[in-house]
Amino acid sequence: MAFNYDEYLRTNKMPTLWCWGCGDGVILKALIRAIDKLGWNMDDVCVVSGIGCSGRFSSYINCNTIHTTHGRTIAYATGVKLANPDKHVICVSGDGDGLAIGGNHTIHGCRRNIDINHIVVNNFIYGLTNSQTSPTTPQGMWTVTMKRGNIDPTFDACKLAIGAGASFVARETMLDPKKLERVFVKGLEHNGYSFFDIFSNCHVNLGRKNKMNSAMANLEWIDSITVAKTKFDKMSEEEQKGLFPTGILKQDTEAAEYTDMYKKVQEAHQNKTAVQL
Ligand SMILES: Cc1ncc(C[n+]2csc(CCOP(=O)(O)OP(=O)(O)O)c2C)c(N)n1
Repeated sequence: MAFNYDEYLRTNKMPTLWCWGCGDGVILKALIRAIDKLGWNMDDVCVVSGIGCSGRFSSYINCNTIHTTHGRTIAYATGVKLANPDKHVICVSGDGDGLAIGGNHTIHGCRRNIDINHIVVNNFIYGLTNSQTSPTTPQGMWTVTMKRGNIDPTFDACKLAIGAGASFVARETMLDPKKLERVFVKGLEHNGYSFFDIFSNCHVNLGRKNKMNSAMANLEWIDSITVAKTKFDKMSEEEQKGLFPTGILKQDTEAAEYTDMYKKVQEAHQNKTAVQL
């Protein structure tokens, strides 16, 4: 039987504002399928998104939603999760939203290892506002703010998340929706900060302005810069240059989770004792 997406979508908001062929729709569908697989009740799910094309996730998914200010998803989501530790909180941000203006919040969400699922829809550009350089824009690419080519070094979001203390870190692309769904399932069921760096296409505001003359060319470029972690690990440093490993890059099931620790603080407060972490 065909999967009934309508059950999970605000169909009155359709069609979406996304461009034809945008990867955001593929990622949204994979997320919905993962939630379905986990059997979560949508009343127990809260999707928090920032500003940008990726910010529209909270407009289209039919659960509790907050469409927050630019770069502030983790701050809002932290409040939601601390007040409702039994509920499932999913943040969706762009690479600009989650790594530039909201980079600081991402670092501290990872550090606290709070049980938030953070999906960075990484299209390598500020999509909504027409092609400004983002932290993940590859060096040399044309952007409206760096018309002679981007000189900023390209940022590896997963390395940041691992270093900052997220206990689940994965990278996938929108090229393989079934794989994406499987990784979402693994991360969503993980207790702790789950960080997903999901490569997506913006053939309108990145691709066509960088000699990728079709949506397909943008997808082929994503394919050309990604390689499965198992293969990546066997490559020399020279061969790894310019490539990004995909798959689950970190999973630590032992790391203390923030709302669990917060519960201990509440108990200690009630018993007037010092907290035992
Ligand atoms: C405080 C603030 N600064 C700037 C903006 C303008 N703005 C809206 S979306 C956006 C960039 C979005 O890029 P990204 O986060 O990569 O998301 P995408 O649109 O590519 O999904 C910017 C700069 C804003 N809305 N608020």
